Amino acid sequence: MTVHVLLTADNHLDPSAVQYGPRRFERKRDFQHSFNVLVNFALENRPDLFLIGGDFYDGILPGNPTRAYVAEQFKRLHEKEIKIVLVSGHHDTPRSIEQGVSPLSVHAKTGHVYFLQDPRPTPKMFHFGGETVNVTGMSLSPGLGPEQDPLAGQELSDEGDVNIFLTHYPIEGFEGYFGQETHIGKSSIPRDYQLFASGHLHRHQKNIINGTAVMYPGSTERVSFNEEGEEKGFCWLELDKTGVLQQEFHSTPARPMETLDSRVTGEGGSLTRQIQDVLEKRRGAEKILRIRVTGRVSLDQLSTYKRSALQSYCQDRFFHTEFDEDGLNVLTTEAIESLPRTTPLEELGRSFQVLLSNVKEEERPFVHEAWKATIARLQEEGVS
Ligand SMILES: [Mn+2]
Repeated sequence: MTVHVLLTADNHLDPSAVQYGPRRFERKRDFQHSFNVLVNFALENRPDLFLIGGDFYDGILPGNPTRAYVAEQFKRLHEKEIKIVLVSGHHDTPRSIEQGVSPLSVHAKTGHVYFLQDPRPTPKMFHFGGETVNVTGMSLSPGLGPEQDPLAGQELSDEGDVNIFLTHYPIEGFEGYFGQETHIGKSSIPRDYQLFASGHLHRHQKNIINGTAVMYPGSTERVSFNEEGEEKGFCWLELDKTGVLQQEFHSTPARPMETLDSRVTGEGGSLTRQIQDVLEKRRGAEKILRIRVTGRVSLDQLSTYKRSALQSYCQDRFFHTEFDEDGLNVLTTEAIESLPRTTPLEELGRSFQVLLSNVKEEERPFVHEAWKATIARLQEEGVS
């Protein structure tokens, strides 16, 4: 008898997506769409366990449309006797009393899912056929310091025929863990577990530590440009008491993200034109594109750079474009002189002098009056 597991994490459902402007609803739908692929896969392939390793929601207060959608999907899976187990991560763990509870608690109340919300290891036993399966979950503890290993000194239950650990932390030795943050050390990975699964790192990766299979399924949609070259998806696993027998990685249809480096030159004519030519070669209506403009140009040449024109040029050619001009430098022949030192009241005086010289004789007393009143107000506020 073997146990089938669908393992996922970092689904980041309902991101704010504000940077996408009017297309934010479409972008939100991308995340939902990727999760939908998992649900359909599960309904078709009937795993015993559907494990979610944190950051299921992108925030502590997901919108009602997403919540309603998720509640419906969890219900469908529950009706097929698929056991869903979740822990919370950086994005869906409450950090204050005011935030109260994780949105995952709401789903747990329906009885459709098991949410292991304790930041200490908590075992949950399941029986599939003749096998006893222990899923020990440990939700993120936001208060731990960088030196604290959340598993140090913890007793772990290994009462199952198959023992699975589910959490949301960086683990030493994996790509994306840089130290200086709370993490699980290699020595804390239990030896007698068949699977140690975690969310947090968005790149899918796996390793064997202390004889145990350690796995990050990775995110199901691209959350940032750091993920532009990565394949997104989830893990489909078959386990028994000896360990992982079969493992497959199934992709989700994450929206492509791409960075385009465009080096402009002073000799190449209009900068806008130069960048347009490069953009044309990379066009793709589904793409999220980041354009990094670099080069050294004169002030005159810089005046041929029209970001708004480029933005409207990109509108139908890409899903969304971001411009980064940090690498675009202006060559100046002479240093720009700083303006003389002044004070708010001196500047105010200058403005009123100009105003006075432009008004008709009979209006002058009113301008003087306004000038005096403004000075009085400013002085009351401590301006000198
Ligand atoms: Mn995440």
